[in-house]
Amino acid sequence: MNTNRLSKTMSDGLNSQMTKEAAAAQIYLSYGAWADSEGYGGIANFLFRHASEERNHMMKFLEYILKRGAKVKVEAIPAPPQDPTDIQDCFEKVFQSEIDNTNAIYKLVKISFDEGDWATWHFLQWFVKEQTEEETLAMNLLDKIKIAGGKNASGDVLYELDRDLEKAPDEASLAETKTAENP
Ligand code: OFO
Repeated sequence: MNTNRLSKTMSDGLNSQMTKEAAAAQIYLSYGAWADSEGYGGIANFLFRHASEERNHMMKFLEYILKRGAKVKVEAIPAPPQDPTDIQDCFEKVFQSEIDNTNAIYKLVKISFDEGDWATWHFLQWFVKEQTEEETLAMNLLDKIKIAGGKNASGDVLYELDRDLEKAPDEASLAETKTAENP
């Protein structure tokens, strides 16, 4: 009896998303190493924490594919892009890579919707929310850098940003999660 509960299109898509999450981890890892070598230990720490988050996402996909009785295909992870040129460029690239990942998740949501695969549709909603959070986080950081002078931000301001990011929460709080009791 066939116990695979995913269509071929769906399992191919989920498998390639699993690799995309691993690629996102590599991007954060390489930008973190770059930031550290430029002297921004706090920003590096923030980026390294995100690298582990992305690996957790990869595992979530792997576990889900297995849970639905389909085959996991572990594939090669593409190399991360070149190092950023400065801190603003670093967070612009982080933001762009989150947008790319969001678009890939949306494609999967569309496939699950078209197939009426509500289990997968439901599974993917966690990622839809996660991507919104990550985009918000990157957007907020870019705003901060812009206010601080963008590419011309002074060393003092970057020093402070570096210190803040060392211990900044990894999650952005979203307006939709606010309640009257917990604004
Ligand atoms: Fe996997 O959360 Fe961003 O990319």
